[in-house]
Amino acid sequence: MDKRFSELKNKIENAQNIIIFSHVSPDGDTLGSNIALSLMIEKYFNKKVVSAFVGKLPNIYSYLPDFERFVDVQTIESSKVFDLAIAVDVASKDRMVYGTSIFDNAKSTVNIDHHKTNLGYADINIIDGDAACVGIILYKIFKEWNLEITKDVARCIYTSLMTDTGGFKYENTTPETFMLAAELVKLGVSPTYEFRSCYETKPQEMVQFQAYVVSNTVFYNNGKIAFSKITRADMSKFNATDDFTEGIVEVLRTSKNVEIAAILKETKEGYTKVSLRSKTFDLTPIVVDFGGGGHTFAAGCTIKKPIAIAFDKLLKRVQSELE
Ligand SMILES: [Mn+2]
Repeated sequence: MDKRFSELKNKIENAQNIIIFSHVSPDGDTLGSNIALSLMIEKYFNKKVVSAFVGKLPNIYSYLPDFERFVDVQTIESSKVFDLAIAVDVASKDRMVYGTSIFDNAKSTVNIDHHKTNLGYADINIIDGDAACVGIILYKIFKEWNLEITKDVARCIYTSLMTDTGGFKYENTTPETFMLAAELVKLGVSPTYEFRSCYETKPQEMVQFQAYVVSNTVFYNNGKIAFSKITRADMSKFNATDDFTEGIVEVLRTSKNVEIAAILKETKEGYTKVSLRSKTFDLTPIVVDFGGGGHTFAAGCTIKKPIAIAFDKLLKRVQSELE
């Protein structure tokens, strides 16, 4: 057995109270993995687990089993000391925002992740940069622990896999991801149900908002670069919540010549959140320059500049990468 898998088991066995963290702007991987691990610990180790989130919990994942279990870290006493804190899909500690101090105060910390940019900030770091999602790492851990995976846990891992592979079509889709999908379907997961629940339940206003943002796209360098921006005024005009921006950058990438696509979003005065996607270019050097992180073809950062300035800075940087 991987030494770290048994160390993690040991930590869980010796802990009385456990907290599991998802990253800010949570996605299907961080939420699915959080619930999957929480349910397994509660069932097989008989421990109470707090499934924690920071920021806003997107409603689109409310179809996940036991979704109501999520607790905003803000509602937890900041002086509370957990025996064990586990971060899932959290590339860097600051992605836990105001949860970081509770994570740091825990007696033991564990970091389970698949971001290549993860530097290993916990006592035990289980990082596999080749894994398509954190769910796949958890599946391996549960298998090595010889635990039977319940249908609910299988559903959570399936969502983690489905969302991080973009519905089994990104570069990280391998024989291994299909094998895992097959295993999960054998355990009772319905691919149609999970897909519909996740991708075909958008509010009407969200479809219109996304179309608006896409229609504002500006192309540069013979169509190799596609940028669009979202201001706070746009957000309020459409009554948009944070999850409304989900998936738009992938639409920009569908243009034939596009190599690099970006959505810039004004979060608060002087702050611009950037989501980048590429077809073949490694985005990590670009986002690292702006203090961000992520994967080769999907990455992000926050630029501490007003949106118009951030737009120009990022465009120059992206153009220099293409030259
Ligand atoms: Mn992930």
